[in-house]
This record gives sequence, C-alpha cells and structure tokens, in this order.
Amino acid sequence: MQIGIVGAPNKGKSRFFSALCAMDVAVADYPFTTIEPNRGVALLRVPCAHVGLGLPKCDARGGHCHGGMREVAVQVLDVAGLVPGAHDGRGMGNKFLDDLRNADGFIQVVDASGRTDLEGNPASDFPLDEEIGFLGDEMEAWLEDVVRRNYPKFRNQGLSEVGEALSGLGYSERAIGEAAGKDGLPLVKILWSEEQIRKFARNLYADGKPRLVAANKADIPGTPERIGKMEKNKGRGGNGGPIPAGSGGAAPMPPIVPCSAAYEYALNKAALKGLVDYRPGADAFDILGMPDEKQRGALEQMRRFVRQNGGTGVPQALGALVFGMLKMMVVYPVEDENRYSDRQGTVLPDALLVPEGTTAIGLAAKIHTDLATGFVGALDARTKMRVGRDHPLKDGDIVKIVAAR
Ligand SMILES: Nc1nc2c(ncn2[C@@H]2O[C@H](COP(=O)(O)OP(=O)(O)OP(=O)(O)O)[C@@H](O)[C@H]2O)c(=O)[nH]1
Ligand SMILES: [Mg+2]
Repeated sequence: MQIGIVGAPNKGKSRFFSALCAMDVAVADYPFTTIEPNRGVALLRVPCAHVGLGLPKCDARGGHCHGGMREVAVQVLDVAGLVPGAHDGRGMGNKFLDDLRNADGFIQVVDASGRTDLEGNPASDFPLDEEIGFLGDEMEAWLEDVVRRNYPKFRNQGLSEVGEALSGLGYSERAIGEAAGKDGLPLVKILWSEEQIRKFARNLYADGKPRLVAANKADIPGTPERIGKMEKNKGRGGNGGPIPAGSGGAAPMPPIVPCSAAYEYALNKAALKGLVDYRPGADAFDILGMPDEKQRGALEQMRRFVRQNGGTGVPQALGALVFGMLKMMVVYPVEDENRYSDRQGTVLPDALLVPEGTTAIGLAAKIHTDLATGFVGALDARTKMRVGRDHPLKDGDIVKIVAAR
C-alpha cells in the first residue's frame, strides 16, 4: 500500500511526511523545496489481536506493539509541489504526477491558514476551497492526457488491452470496466470519440483513487475557524465517498482532517528526548522531565491543541484514508492455530494490511504464491473452524492457511 502526499508548493507536505515517517527531510518556507520525491514508511496503530485473546503480549516482527496497539506499515511518498498547469509541464512539470502513478490514494496537504497561494507564495486569506479544488482539476487533466496518449494502443481492441495500456497507472481491470460502463462506452472494438475518452478518464479519476484533505497549519491562530467556515459554506461529502472531479461547483468536497504537521513533528522529537510521553495518534500526553520555560509553554500549547482536536490530525488523516476510504483491514496469518504463532512459537508475528473482502485464498496469494497454488483450506484460529477458499476474512481475523507441499 502506497500513499502519495500531494498539494501546491510550500504547504507543509514534507513536514507532514517527516512527522508521519519519523524521517528528516528538507523543509523550508519557500516553494519547490522538494524536487526529488521522498519515500518513507509510516506506521499506523491498530488495536492488537493479542489483547482480545487474553495473551500477555505478541512478538510483532518488523514493527512494534505498545500498550496493546500494533504498528502496521504503509509506504508514503512526498513529491514536489504541483502548480496550476502542472499536467502541461508547468512548474516542476508532470514528472511528479508520474511519480504518483503507483499510489493507491492521496493525502492533499493544504495550508488552511490561507497564508500561501497556489504557487506557494505569501498570501493573506487565500480561499481554502480554491486550493482543494485546483488539485483535483490538475490530477484529472493529467490522467486524461495519459489516457489520450495511450489510446492508440487500445483503439479497435478490448478491455484487457485498455488494462495493459494503462497498467502503469495502477487501476484494476474492474475499475477500468466500471469507468467505461458508467457512460455506456463500448469495451469491444474500441472506437471512442475525444469526448468519450474525456468521459472515461473523468470516471476513472472520480472513482479510482481516493483523496483526503489534510487541512494543515491548523496551529496558526484563526485557522480552525477558517476550516469550520469553509466546511459550513460548502456542505461536505465527507464520508469517504467518490472523489469530486476538481472544484467543479457542486461537487462534494473530499473528507477534510484539520492537522498540524509542525506539532506532530515537534511532539515526536520531544518524545525522543523524554520530554513527553506522546505516542502518534494519541489525543493526550503528559509533560515529563524538566523542560525549560519556553519548551513548557510550547508543549502546553500543543497539549491544548491535541485535546481540542482529538490529536494532531496527522496519523488520524492517514488512518481515515487507509481504513475509512481505501477500506483496508488487518489480518494475522499464523502457522500454529493453538499458539497463534509461527512454527517457532513467535506469537502473531505478522499483521497484514489487506483490502476488506479479502478471501482466504487471496490472503494465501499475498503471503506466498506457493501457498495459493497448494491451497487446501484455511482455519480460523479463534474458532478452530475450517473456512473455504472464497471465505471473506474479517478485520482482526487470525488465519492459518493449509497448503499441500
Ligand atoms: N505553522 C505551521 N507551519 C508549518 C506546518 N507544516 C509546515 N509548516 C511550514 O511551512 C513551510 C513549508 O513546509 P514544507 O514541508 O517544506 O512544505 P512543502 O509543501 O513540502 O513545500 P515544497 O516542497 O516546496 O512544495 C515551512 O516553513 C514549514 O515550517 C504546520 O503544521 N504549522
Ligand atoms: Mg516539500
């Protein structure tokens, strides 16, 4: 699973990325600080299955489990700022849009304080809805260009050729079929008009990859009020539903999560120094040790923000995108259903992020192709009941795959 962090320049994308991935990257108060993309791994925290099983602990591999919360890895990509006309090569051009091809979903970081414009230059009271809308328009136009460029490859052909021609975009054949079906576009002997190509690209964009807005810099005084006002004026789709095609007037807004990347970053650093017991995602923390007066004042301010907003909003934005919009869930594959462990006795070694509706055979394929080809059955480790290959798994399931060797 890969999430792209996108937005106009100078909005706090890299700060958001560095806070999320605990990785220091260049951050500065001018546009185009980032040119080459930054890649990192964010850890989402979910309630660990060992708690419900009454086990004292688990042995998480490649991650941690603290206070009953298990870490699950998500890849994150921070790219250069996009300006209006980026799909035509303006600003840093469409290379950065191409960097985002493999992303499953997007977090658009906006400067909700209104102090920067679409080019990342200083502004006062820049309209938030305009900033949110421009990115949708830009990404849609980029996708349309890609489809148009690839059209000769699937002209006169069918669905699988469209899938092949657009395979670099990371859309499933099903998503492609649905996008065409929406406007009744034929998927055999394809001969689409310019207008039909446009409609197809538009549908693919609208339903394909979700976008959530991180309304950043909410720590700046007056910003939460600006966000509240904009949401009230616009009326929100805010339910993880289809993403609007650009600002497009009456189109519903993507879900919006107010946040402060600066606070999330500072709190993680303060935790490393032992000044706070903050854990990402928490809505409260204690101040520890002996911060000096200035540090204490800043930490108190952050504490108020976190209390009022249910957190800094940064891990919350990622969680809302991954679980709420991309509809992922966590399952635990094991080899020993009695000890909930692998063969060596490592308890709940892996917590895998998979799409809701993943079946037993789907999980087998994700773990190893050999497990899928030799698939005999699966066992729900909680109930010790056998489940069939097409049995849809549930969030938190602990599953043993039985395969012929
Ligand atoms: N007050 C406040 N400032 C922030 C926050 N996040 C980022 N900033 C500041 O905003 C400016 C831009 O931050 P960056 O993370 O470099 O922004 P970017 O969107 O990656 O910028 P480009 O790479 O140039 O597109 C810097 O001065 C940051 O310190 C925040 O949550 N609150
Ligand atoms: Mg940057």
